[in-house]
Amino acid sequence: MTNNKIVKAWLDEQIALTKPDSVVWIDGTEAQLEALRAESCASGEIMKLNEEKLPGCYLHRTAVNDVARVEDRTFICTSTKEEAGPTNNWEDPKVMYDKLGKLFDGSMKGRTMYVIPFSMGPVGSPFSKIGIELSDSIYVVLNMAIMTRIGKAVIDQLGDSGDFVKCLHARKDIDAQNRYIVHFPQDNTIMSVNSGYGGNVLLGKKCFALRIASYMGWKEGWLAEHMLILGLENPKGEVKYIAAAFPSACGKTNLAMLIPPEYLKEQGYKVWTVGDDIAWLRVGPDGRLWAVNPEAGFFGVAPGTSNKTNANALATTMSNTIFTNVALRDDGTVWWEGMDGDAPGHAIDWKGNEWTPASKDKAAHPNSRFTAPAKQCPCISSEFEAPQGVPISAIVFGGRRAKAAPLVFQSFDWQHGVFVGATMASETTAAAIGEVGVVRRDPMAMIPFCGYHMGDYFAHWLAMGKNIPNPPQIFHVNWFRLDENGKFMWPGFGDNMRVLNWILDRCDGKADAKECEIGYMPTQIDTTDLDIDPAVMANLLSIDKNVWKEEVKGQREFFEMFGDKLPAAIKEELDKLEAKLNA
Ligand code: OXD
Ligand code: MN
Repeated sequence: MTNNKIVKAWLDEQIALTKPDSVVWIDGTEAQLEALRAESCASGEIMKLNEEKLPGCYLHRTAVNDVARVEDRTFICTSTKEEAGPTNNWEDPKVMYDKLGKLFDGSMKGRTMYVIPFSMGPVGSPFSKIGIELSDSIYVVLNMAIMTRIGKAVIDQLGDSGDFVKCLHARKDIDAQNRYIVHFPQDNTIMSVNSGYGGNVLLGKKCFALRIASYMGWKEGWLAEHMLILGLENPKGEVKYIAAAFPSACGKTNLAMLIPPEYLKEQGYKVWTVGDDIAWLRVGPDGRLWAVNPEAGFFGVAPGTSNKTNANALATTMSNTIFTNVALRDDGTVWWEGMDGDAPGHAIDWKGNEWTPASKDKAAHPNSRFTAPAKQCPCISSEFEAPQGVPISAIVFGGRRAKAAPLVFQSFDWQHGVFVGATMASETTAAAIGEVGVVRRDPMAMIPFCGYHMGDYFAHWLAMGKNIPNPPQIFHVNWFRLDENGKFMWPGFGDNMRVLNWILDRCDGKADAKECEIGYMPTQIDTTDLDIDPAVMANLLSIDKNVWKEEVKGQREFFEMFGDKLPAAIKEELDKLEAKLNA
């Protein structure tokens, strides 16, 4: 499919290493994908679902020991340990190549190697980057076809260039002890072995679009971030864009596809989804920050997705979707905990076992997923494919905080905003394993995804600010504040739109705010039609100084690991905050 000498030489090397029986180039045509679906069904790798109710949909079950990303087996192999920093696992590249060479040797014997050229970002966009994934899994091919732009158009776009990310994946024995997800940012190379789970094997997503791309962005002057992108349309038809970063389990997909409260809908407010997980941000010719979603699909968590929580996500998955580790109903449709209506009287659970509501195990794995084409989303933005992306008015950081963070505040300026991002944190919930209420610091929600030293990453964010003549305003939100009885004070979901409206009004200089120690807080949030006590609102828009003094201690402790690499500006912001709280 190509005469590119660099691609061919690399491919020959990988074939010699993995020794597949055959090699198939993925051209991206529907005919080829349909043949692969049929082959995958015949082998039992995927199962066709009810064609009438879920046209073009399939179910896949992973091995039971292979259901999530594996951070302890994920490596950033830069030439020195220092470059990878204290938040990443590191190994010497030579040692790691050697180890992986042994694991990959003959790993595709008796199997087919699929060659998948893919583009992160619209093909040919100045934002976009190309990768080629070699994988022995049809499941990977079919998912990559949804999550990225694949095929002949991509390899044609690459031409004779060697500027592509080399991605190699082999399922091998799904041996958890020898599972490796390894990144060589200085070689534009990713190698993944002994897993078949999406986050570990769809190498365009976390591996490329965040870990490798964050490193590229550092070297090239842009940002690859773990952020959703949404457009908010006002009744005048003007659309402003927000990019927002949250750690997992904070409702990112729900926010990206938010349905406004009735009274705002009636006025003509709308939300448009550009992306639900990853944003690539560059300074545009007009001096603003522009964002592209490098992905073409959503790899969303299924449990908890319902018409109430996220009708748009649910609608997106009604056709051409691959479900992984959800439960199978008797009528050939799917089910998961938290779906609308009653649980089915009988189903097959994610492990393939009989299940009834009396079963003690969950029917769907808590991390079960849907892989769905973004363009099927009812609220997909008209700018989703725009090669230049969308201009960002506001960056929002958020976390799940029981007490510390108010509903929303605005940072004083870019430097302070970077500090706010760098001190992001979430508290573990009862739903997660381990202790409840343990604070986990997760700067910019990038701890698992930053492909280099986080101290350098903070410095890069600070430097970016100096290069954006017209930077977005930076905010922090917390939908999860609890009252003294442990109940959520804020309704969340669609009502979060009220907060987004304040944020965008602030960007326009239209909303009032009061200055406090941690930033600017609203004097008022629109609560039309909302049954919420004014005292509760006042509480949501206030801070407890004693809680914040403790918070500052936690932040200082966390920053210690970055040593000399912690930028002076971040330390300065922490000192300023502490002084204000003690004043
Ligand atoms: C994801 C994650 O799957 O952040 O998007 O873990
Ligand atoms: Mn994510």
